[in-house]
Amino acid sequence: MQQHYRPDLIEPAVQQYWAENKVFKAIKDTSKEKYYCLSMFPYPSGRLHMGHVRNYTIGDVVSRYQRMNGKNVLQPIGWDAFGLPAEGAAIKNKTAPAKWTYENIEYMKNQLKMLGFGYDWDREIATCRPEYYKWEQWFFTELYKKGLVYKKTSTVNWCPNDETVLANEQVHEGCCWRCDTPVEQKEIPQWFIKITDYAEQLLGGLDQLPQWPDMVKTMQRNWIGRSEGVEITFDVADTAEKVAVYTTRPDTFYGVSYLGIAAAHPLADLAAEKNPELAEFIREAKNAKVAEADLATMEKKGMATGLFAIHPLTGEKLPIWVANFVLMHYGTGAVMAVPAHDQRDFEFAQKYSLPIKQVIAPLADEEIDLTKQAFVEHGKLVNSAEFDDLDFDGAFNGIADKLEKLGVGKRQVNYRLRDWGVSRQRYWGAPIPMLTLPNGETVPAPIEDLPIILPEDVVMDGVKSPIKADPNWAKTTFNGEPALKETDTFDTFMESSWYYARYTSPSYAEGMLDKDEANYWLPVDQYIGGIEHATMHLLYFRFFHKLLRDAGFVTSDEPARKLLCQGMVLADAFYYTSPTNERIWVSPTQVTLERDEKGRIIKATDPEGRELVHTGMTKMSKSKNNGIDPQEMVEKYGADTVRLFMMFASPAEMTL
Ligand code: OVK
Repeated sequence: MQQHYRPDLIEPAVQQYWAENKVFKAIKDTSKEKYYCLSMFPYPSGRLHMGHVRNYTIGDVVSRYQRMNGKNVLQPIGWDAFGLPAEGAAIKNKTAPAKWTYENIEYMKNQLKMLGFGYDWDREIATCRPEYYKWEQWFFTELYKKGLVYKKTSTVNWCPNDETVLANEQVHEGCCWRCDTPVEQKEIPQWFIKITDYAEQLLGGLDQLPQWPDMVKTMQRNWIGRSEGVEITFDVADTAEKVAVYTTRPDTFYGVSYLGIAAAHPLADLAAEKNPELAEFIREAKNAKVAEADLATMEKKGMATGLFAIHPLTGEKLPIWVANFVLMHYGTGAVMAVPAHDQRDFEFAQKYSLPIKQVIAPLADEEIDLTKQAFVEHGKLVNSAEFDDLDFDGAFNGIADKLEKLGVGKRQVNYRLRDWGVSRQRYWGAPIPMLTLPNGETVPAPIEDLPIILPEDVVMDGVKSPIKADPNWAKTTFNGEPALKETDTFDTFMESSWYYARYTSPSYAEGMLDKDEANYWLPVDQYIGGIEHATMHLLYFRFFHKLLRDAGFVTSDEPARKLLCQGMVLADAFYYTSPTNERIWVSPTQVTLERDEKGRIIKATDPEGRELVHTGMTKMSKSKNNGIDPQEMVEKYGADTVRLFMMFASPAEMTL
């Protein structure tokens, strides 16, 4: 018998046995209760991170528990293989994104094996393989035929350095989330999927998910942002123009003192024709990217257009202002401003000395001061003609009825959710399967032409996508006529929206999914992943499941019964200040610590004896040099020890 515990001898032998005997292979067996346990699949970024180890250990513990309970467990793994990082790395290392990706997959696959996770490796998927994206392309053409896909020219966030479109949440303080370059606005044609057609179902479905964290459900509700309100049309004085606004507060309608319009609103251009100062203001405002999240806090700026709107109930002339807090792609691109009862309108009105008219009084004896801030609560109407004394509901209905009767208003349910723009101008993604004919018409690529293969043997110069740079790549034929292939590729969230379903029949060649397999294994019983995916991925994942259901592939309404979002893995971070006043971060593995009797760090020194500043526990990151390499830990202590530590040191949902 060994005197010492020798994981380096035990673990590889056991792992080899598992691999040879396919111990974790999952086979459909209707006589057994199934259990589908899924951890979010990784980007093949190069090496596993402790965050991955935690995510996948939690999944493996759940899988083992269910297996021990006699369930027929499916625990698959694969690779979310497309995306921008591969292009960046390819340029840096002068290699092709495909080569870099496949090498990373090989390396990380060995790391996962070394950690001893019980995956069914026969179901491994890499989303960059044509056998996978063929079906995604096919499904997109089906959605197009159903009217759920359309092309639209729209303003996008454009990163001039990465040459790509960014989602609003990828813009941080006006700069690109990856490279920090200031983001510009640009108009380009893009493909969209009508997720808004499913807004109501995506919202209602959350009530069928008792085993999802409330936090995720709240984030999704806010993201979808359902509101009930009234769309109201104002005439523009002395012109034939009209302006439409949407409001959830028709009860405040007598308090409107100006209208705010977006810089990109057609009326703004009209007003700017004879006003160069306004034209300049509009030009600047159009280029300043505003993320929705910053609207409340940013400095309010505006300029009067010289145009006036007529209040449909009082006949009053209301000045129309171009305002930087009104965005063209949200709602109608115009707002009715009620400074007494909306804080944003209030700040703007104070800055530009616009009238502040109280029309809502507090219900209780509450003191309010409308020279200091807006009163935004619901209350009782004042200064509102025949609607005085009504409460919120009475006033909402009374005023909405009156506006509808006059033909200037219409009750409307609105969503904050926008359609999903899936076009990316990058190379390393699945080509969008649409063709343009000589007459300019766009048609879906026929199934015989699928997959439209992305060439893998390319040279990246970092400027243009190789399939855009090659004048021949796009050339094809359609019904014997010349046609051009789309050179944009899909958002990688397309691939991660249906991988969970493809795992049920990963090599099925006759279609997107084998329905028998899909409906045996689905829905996922336990999904595990990071909270960073609370809105986009987890919403697209739910959306795709409903699309698959409506295409007849699956019978359930939701893709995953239970969701667990694991907490972040943190580590101590230490630095010293260099003579040039830079912070030099020292890896915790290099630091010698002195602790007090309670275990608190009282002194930290680096190998040169330099005293270090301890900044506490923060997320493991390259910038703070506080990452702990899982592979080193496994080599030193063994996989079981690392995994045990991951599970015991903190509850799964908490930081560790
Ligand atoms: N492929 C997507 C993904 O997130 C998932 C798709 C389903 C959309 C967890 C770190 C880290 C910290 C600092 C520097 C570098 C890395 C994630 C996911 C799962 C896969 C932890 C990963 N900290 N990385 N792929 N992690 N924590 O490879 O939350 O990024 O659930 O692992 O992560 S991923």
